Amino acid sequence: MKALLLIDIQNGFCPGGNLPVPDGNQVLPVANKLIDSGKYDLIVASQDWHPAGHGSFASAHPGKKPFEVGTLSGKPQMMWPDHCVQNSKDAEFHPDLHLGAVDFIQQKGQNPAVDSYSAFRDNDQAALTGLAAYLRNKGVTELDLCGLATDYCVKFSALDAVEMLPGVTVRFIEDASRGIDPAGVKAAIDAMRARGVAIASSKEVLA
Ligand code: VGL
Ligand code: ZN
Repeated sequence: MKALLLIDIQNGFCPGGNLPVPDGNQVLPVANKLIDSGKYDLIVASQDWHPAGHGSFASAHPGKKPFEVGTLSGKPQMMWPDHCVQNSKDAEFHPDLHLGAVDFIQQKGQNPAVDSYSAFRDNDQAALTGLAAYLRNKGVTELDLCGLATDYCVKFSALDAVEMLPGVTVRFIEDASRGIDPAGVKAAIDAMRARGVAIASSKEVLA
């Protein structure tokens, strides 16, 4: 049972969005090729889905500017620009994404007191989204993931997939992903590889 997990391919993380990932829109043709390949039995998309005033937003912390590190519920937290607010255009999937082929959408980041980079659980690892149980129930044995942003939501989702889905082969598809910071992307790939995530290209995956 092969599944594809598309991380946060939303307007907010593409050029013109509120938290644009450089060249984030370039994942679309590759992601769509994967979606349409017929290689997957199950396709899941995650969606960053914050209430207005979410605690990860710099605007919720007087004196803090975006991309400074602040504090949320007693822990260090990157202060982000307001992004992916529920029911806004910014939170919608990119209009080019072949959403009709997506079987399940996993929303995340609804709790204003904790951020959720991973599609599997909040950053404090207390609250599960339910995605691991969903994939387990479907009998998934191979999970490929890609999307935005490599150094945040893709990385943490991949690491959680390895930890929470024992026995499942996890692969990161590099050219179907983009990151916020080049050094962060390099560190993310090293961290994924070190924890047993295979690093693949769409060409290898589609061969
Ligand atoms: C993300 C920062 C804040 C992501 C989401 O999708 O990588 N990054 N919220
Ligand atoms: Zn977010």
